[in-house]
Amino acid sequence: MKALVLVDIQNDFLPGGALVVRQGDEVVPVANRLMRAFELVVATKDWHPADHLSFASQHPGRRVGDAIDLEGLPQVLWPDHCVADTPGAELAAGLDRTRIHRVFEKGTDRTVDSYSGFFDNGRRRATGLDAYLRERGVDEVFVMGLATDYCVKFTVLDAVGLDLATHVVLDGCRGVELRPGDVERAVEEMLAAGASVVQSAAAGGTL
Ligand code: VGL
Ligand code: ZN
Repeated sequence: MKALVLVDIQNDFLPGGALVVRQGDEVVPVANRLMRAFELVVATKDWHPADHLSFASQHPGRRVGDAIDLEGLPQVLWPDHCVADTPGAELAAGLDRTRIHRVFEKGTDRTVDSYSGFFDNGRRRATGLDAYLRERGVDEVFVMGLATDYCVKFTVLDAVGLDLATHVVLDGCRGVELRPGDVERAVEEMLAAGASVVQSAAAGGTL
């Protein structure tokens, strides 16, 4: 059983949002097209409290992009984004939500970030995505969304670690690229871990 996993296709990551991923809006039509080819579609949402400790605003003297230690884990500081129950945290308006069976929220704990849609960065808590997929007999996932070099990458690495056959739908992803080359390195890491890279046309066509 296959599932499509849509990662963080939320207003704050689109042009005009708080943490813009360049050309992030271009993944919306890709998602809408691909959803029609899948029997099961799930989505994740970055869903932070207003005082989340990944926000530079919570660390006086620090700036966006700084790297700090957060309760023993390396943490990049971000602008305030995807604050729960704000418009920026909503799924992109153009996304066809009628085809999404379930949405999983992550990053809800103030003290730990959660790039992966499966577990927080400290692997303290599961979002429920793993159990949900297993209950439905899913053994293969196609992952796309935002951002290639953060939440897509870590979702893919966890999916591989959970023994799911994992494909990254590359034309359905866009990256932050804090440093030039981050997206390319993320793709290499996902491939090295055992994921495959596909284009949406092929991903939809093989089903
Ligand atoms: C993300 C940075 C901070 C993402 C979320 O969805 O890739 N990136 N929070
Ligand atoms: Zn976040």
